[in-house]
Amino acid sequence: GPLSETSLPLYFGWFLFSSVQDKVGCTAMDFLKTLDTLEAFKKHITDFTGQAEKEVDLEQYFEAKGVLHCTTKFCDYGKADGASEYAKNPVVKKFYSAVFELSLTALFVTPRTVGARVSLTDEQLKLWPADTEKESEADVPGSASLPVGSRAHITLGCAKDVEPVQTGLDLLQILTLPQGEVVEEMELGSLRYYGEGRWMLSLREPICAATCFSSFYG
Ligand code: ACK
Repeated sequence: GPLSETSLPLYFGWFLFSSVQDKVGCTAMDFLKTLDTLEAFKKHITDFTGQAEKEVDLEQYFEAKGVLHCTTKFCDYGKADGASEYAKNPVVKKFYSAVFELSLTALFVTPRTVGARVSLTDEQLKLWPADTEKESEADVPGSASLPVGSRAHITLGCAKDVEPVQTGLDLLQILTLPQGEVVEEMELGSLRYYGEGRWMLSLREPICAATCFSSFYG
């Protein structure tokens, strides 16, 4: 019946405390503001605009997508594979509403999304579905060989008509590529280019983000 269909959330995840959301949001904006002024970025501007000589304001290019979080399991109200098994997992029940400190180790930008890479601890990996990266293989070839937890991210913004599910796929894609040379040492860290408009900034000092493990019904 309709009740049982709504008993599972849209997704489980770690939700950033509001003060931390502001901090992460500001850091991301600072990064975007600087990135689109770099000569190295302008050299590859056609990745974003489709035409040379055109400028792009990355702060305007991406739009925010709701509450900042790191999805652990997308349940789609029970329609996603493994949703009820995940919700019943004793570890999920035990840690529901517990506080976690996530470590944000990189920021990445593509013509589709901007996000933060999350490096999970062994304890946090207990809440991460072990088959996530294998199941991403169909969308991003090579994902299955990446370490478990590689997809962990926070969506910071999406280009027009792009859904947030794309952010994790963009991160996986970058991680399957050979690590490029550092094209710029920025204040926040080392910037690398991965072709086709893909950029990743490894943070000199990871951002420590206080979160609560919970779920979102929408
Ligand atoms: O930014 P995200 O991780 O990407 O957070 C949102 C959240 O669920 C609500 O839409 C993520 N999401 C959506 N569809 C999927 C999917 N098929 N697999 C994994 N995550 C998904 C989205």
